[in-house]
Amino acid sequence: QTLTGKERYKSGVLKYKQMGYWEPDYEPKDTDLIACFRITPQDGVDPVEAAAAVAGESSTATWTVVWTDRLTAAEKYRAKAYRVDPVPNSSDQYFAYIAYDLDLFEPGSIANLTASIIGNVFGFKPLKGLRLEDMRLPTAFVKTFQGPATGIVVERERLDKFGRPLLGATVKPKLGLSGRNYGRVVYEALKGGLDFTKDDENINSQPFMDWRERFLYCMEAVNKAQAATGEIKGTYLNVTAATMEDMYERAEFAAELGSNIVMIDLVIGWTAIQSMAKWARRNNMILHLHRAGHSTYTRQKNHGVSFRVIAKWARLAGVDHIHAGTVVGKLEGDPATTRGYYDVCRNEFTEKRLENGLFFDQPWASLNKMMPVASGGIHAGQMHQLIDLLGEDVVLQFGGGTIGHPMGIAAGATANRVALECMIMARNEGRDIVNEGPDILNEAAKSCTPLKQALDTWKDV
Ligand code: CAP
Ligand code: MG
Repeated sequence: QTLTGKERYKSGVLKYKQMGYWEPDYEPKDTDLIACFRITPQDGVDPVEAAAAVAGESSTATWTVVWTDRLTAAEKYRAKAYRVDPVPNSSDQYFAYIAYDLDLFEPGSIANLTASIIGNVFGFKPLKGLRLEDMRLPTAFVKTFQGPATGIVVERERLDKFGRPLLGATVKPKLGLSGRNYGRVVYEALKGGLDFTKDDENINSQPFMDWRERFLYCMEAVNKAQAATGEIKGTYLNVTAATMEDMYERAEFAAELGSNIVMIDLVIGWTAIQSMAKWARRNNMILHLHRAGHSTYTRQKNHGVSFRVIAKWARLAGVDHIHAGTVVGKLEGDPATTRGYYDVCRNEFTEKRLENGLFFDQPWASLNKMMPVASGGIHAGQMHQLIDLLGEDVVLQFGGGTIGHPMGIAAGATANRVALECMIMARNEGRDIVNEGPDILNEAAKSCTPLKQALDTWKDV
């Protein structure tokens, strides 16, 4: 159904197709960035015209032809919508593929990349919804970024921990503990067998606990736990703050105290993330990214940005750890899509499957890998599922699943460590941990009361 000129104007669809933003014969170059958007055009809007509009508005165009186009290499700079496919099993959604010339983007800047790709288009009238499903970032672009400050290999070397997932816990309750009590939780959890503890996403410097207080008590706890266990330990000190100056000050203090890791929240924004990654590399620090806020734009399947894309940007930006979902815990996520996120971290490309959000293979050139972090409502009784689904290069983080243990925090930590080690041993012996997992745990629990108590406590969860 075609619209009259006035209707086109009112709906926001103008003549992007005619302006050259639709090129069905275009063959993307190796150096092009390619984006796949899920578009839901308004009723009566031609999907190809809508795709051209997205290409136009996310690159060079405005709503009408402008004279100054003639003063640029417009054909090169125009993004090209080159393919529009109906989404399987949907009556009104389409996958639109758009190629962008490399020269449209400043090297090494996520802020610049995102200002184009997700800049204006998401509020565009001719679309009911728009979702950025995936991007293919060409090697030439990838190489303009620092990438993870430390990477999985060096992180394991620094921690001297190999052949098994790392174990962590987020201190709970999220807010309200004094520095002294907070430090106690950290000590108990690390001494009990965890590798890391973690600040929660929303703990910064509130009236009940100044950030310095927290850092001091936490590092005292780390040092004591290292001395007690002979293992290297860490605690993610959240340096998220109102300004870059404050974040640097907090990170410098963490470094001075000998911390091996600092943490930031996704809500600080891409430029702040890149700045902290640069700082982390200069200071030999592991950088942990909590994806606080992501679900506001990643969860809806018809509008927003897929977490797969966020994970790619985070890897370019240079974080070492990224929260990537658990499948089995309290937060939403299906196995195939979540695996797709883990692939972005660790270069383990599974087969491209559109229904799982895997549209492109992604070269990572020589950028370090990111350590994915599984967190959110998990406990020792799920260890076999977690290892089967998420593999070995992952941090498994049990907040409530450590601190909620009936016999205390150290017992909770021990339960998780024993569950992890018995499962890795069973897997290395070639046992089928998916089917035998519960038996393997019950067997180990016979000689580990904390594990027995953890399994009993959370058997129905
Ligand atoms: C988990 C957690 C984490 C979320 C983050 C929380 O606590 O500390 O922030 O898991 O989610 O505040 O809920 P529990 P994601 O271990 O006690 O559930 O990793 O998906 O970004
Ligand atoms: Mg949290």
